[in-house]
Amino acid sequence: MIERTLILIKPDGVQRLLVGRILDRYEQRGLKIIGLKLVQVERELAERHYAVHRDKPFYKGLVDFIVSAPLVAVALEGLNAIAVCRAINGATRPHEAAPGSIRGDYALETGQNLVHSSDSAETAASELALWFAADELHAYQRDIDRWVDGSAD
Ligand code: DAT
Ligand code: MG
Repeated sequence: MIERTLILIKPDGVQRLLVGRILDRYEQRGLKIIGLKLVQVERELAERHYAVHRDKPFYKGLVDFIVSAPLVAVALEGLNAIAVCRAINGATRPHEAAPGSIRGDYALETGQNLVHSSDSAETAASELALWFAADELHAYQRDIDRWVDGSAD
């Protein structure tokens, strides 16, 4: 199924000059960038984004980190985009992330694990609505789409 999902390249990714290399992982897989922006996040947005973790001991540190410097928000579209992006990112704790995943190749520490991606269809829909206005998302065709979506003859 064609899905949409939200990626955040967190402040550590921007600070470590990894934005291009991280974006390339999703793009080279065949996923389509349908929204992209650099954001200095307000605390209220960070708290809404991570509301599910409100009662966790790491919540305050997580929100502090996300608002500490600009991040890159990315909306992606493609076949099974939600599961594919979770796999591209790798396990939450970088020492458990497979080599070849973003976290497995570039991260060491759970609090600085470089990327976020939505974990279900429901969270993808609510997170995309949280981070992007409707007119910031663009549906368009690429000439290569038929070579990645299974429809090439
Ligand atoms: P994911 O980002 O893989 O979906 P999550 O939703 O469980 O992981 O947690 C959100 C973020 O919170 C995660 O990317 C990093 C941070 N985090 C999670 N568990 C943590 C912990 N035990 N200590 C510090 N930070 C943690
Ligand atoms: Mg999560």
